[in-house]
Amino acid sequence: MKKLKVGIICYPTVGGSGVVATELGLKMAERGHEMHFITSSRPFRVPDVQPNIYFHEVKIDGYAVFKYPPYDIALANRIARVIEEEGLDLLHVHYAVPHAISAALGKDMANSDIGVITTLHGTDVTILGHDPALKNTVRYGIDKSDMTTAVSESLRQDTLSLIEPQNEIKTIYNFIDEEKYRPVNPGSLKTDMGIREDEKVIIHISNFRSVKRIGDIIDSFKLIRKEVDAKLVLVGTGPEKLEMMEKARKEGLVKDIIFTGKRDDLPELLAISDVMFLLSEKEAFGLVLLEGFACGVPAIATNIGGIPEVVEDGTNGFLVELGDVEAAAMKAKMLLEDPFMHGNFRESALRTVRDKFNSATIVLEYEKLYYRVAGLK
Ligand code: GMT
Repeated sequence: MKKLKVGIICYPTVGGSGVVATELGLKMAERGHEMHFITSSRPFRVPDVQPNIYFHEVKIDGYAVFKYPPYDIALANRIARVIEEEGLDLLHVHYAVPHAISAALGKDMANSDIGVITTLHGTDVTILGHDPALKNTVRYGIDKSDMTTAVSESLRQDTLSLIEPQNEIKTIYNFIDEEKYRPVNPGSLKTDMGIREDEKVIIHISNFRSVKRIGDIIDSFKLIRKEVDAKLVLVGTGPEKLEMMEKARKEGLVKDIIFTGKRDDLPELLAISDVMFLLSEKEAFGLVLLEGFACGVPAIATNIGGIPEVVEDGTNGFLVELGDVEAAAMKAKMLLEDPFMHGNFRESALRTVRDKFNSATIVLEYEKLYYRVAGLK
């Protein structure tokens, strides 16, 4: 079968949608396809030199006439040029706004009939879809695409009811790089971080946006801490970080909550962790849960969005209702105090990644779609 030339449009900085776009691009490149990233900067997980991976930077000059430099138009221009210069077979756009719209415009500028796939990641529907102006924009992006995918069944349903597109939407689950995320030896990391060997570790990894409800995690940890010797490790950075540091201080938990900032050694951090917390109010999938599972860390997570498609209550973790910090603490204590139960949950977490979210299977699903949209099957 002919190898494909694919244009990938995504947010290149930290964030689940960029991670999925990049990992998929890398896997497709390994399968011999030419992957052309068209982004504002090199996606953070794309190595400088890698066979079959190309990077086309979108540049925009800040002319005085613009209050807001029109990135969407600059992106469309770059897409049009790459379609023409590289002879692309299709475009794969991650996150509807503005990428799906820029793709439609770029394709039109190039006077091309190239196929477009848009992958919805969550907030492009669950937050932007509530804004009447953006709702129409998201619908336009979906209906201009030849195929739209959603990262969970929950997001597919939300899109159908909120956006009411004409086109069909197909669910394709996210996956992680199993070679990177696996049980590893963390060396002396636990003691290096000032955590005693006999202390339990609860981990949360995110971009510290309000949607992640880190305040709930701290409140729940406070309840756990009364009965269990444990530390809470908060990894990442973002708009709520300072507020959360202040909350930790007010709650008298400064010594028990470790703010690590952004880290690259996630498998090692997960290797020292006993439980992951994700108590978000919106989450289309919760990629970080899979990263934790792949390292053998069960989760306590909210019963919202796509999370129940990843966390099977009482098997690889526990589901709690949004804001129920008492239930989260109670379930976490059960896991932390019962090594037998913890062992079973750990095995089941590893199995979830191997069976339900196997990268090889999911990449093949995308590849099938690529051939279909490129008109080759
Ligand atoms: O919410 C984030 O952490 C970032 C956001 C993004 O756009 O990158 O994540 C969304 O896409 C991820 C990858 O598909 C999903 O795992 C997240 O659940 C989703 N976030 C939300 O729905 C809030």
